[in-house]
Amino acid sequence: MSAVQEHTTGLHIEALHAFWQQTLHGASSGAMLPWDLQSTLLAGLGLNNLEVLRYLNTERPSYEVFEAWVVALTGDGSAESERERLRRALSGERVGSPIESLDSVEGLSEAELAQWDEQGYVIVRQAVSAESAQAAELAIYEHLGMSRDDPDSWYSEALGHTIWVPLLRHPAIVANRFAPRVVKAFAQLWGREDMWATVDQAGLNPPERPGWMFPGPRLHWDCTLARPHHMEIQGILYLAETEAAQGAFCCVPGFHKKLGEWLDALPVGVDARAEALRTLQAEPIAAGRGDLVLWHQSLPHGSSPNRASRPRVVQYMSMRPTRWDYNPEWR
Ligand SMILES: O=C(O)CCC(=O)C(=O)O
Repeated sequence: MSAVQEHTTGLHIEALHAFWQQTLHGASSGAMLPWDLQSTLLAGLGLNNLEVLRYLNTERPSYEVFEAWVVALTGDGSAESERERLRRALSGERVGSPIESLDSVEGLSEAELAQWDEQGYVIVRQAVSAESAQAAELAIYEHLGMSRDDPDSWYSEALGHTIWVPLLRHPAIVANRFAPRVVKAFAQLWGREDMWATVDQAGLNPPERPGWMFPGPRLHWDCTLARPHHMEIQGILYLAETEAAQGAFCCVPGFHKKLGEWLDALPVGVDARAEALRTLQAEPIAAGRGDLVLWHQSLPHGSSPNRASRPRVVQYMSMRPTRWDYNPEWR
């Protein structure tokens, strides 16, 4: 039995051992797992990238302890079928969607697909039902020890001075990630069905008031600006009605088609990210409870100050195929 096989007797996922090894022992420990497979591995196991890295770097566990941690965190009844799909995908097999057939699910219309192409973003209307959105919304308030109808509770220390809420695995949050219209929209935009849901945070952006001003994120990119630029999809699910002035998600529509030209026109030495923040005009995207805004990663985007009377409550989400084109150079 090889060293790797010895270490995969629990979950039987060789890539997990490779990931553990490269994280704790670096490139010298053997072949590095490419970024896309690493991301598929963690998504397929239902893990958030940062939580795993934080755990590994803090605890520096043996592989057996690491595997036990993964199982304890993610091992509900449905985990094994998804793990089996993951094993097949990692071995190079073309796998299908994470949910039953997408054929009967209503997808994005021709007009919505055209909007995605031209503007680089699209709103998937009622991607989840109003009830499912509300269940996740209430779970976020509960997690933070806040009451939806008590404004003074919205500034509790549990939130801190941030709009991010690290609630990753509440059943209502997980169910939204796999809602049929969510999966269908991602599959349509990627043009394939082997989708993997990233495990992202939730968010609560309360109205500004003295002592609590909007902390960002303002306009930025999460991707490299190095060429070639590739498509990746980011998403935010509104869990309650969100007006434009209510801390709505903002982006610069159509910029995915202009990024290269815009970068070429920048004077030498100018920091593209700072220049975007200084000069580009972003548009707030208002939408309803259960609506999902998807955007191309080349759009500069950010959140915005909440000048309305109720918090903006959201769930971030994305789906990617098993393998995709990406640029490993960060710029
Ligand atoms: O919360 C928002 O509206 C923006 C989210 C964002 O900037 C991001 O996901 O990178």
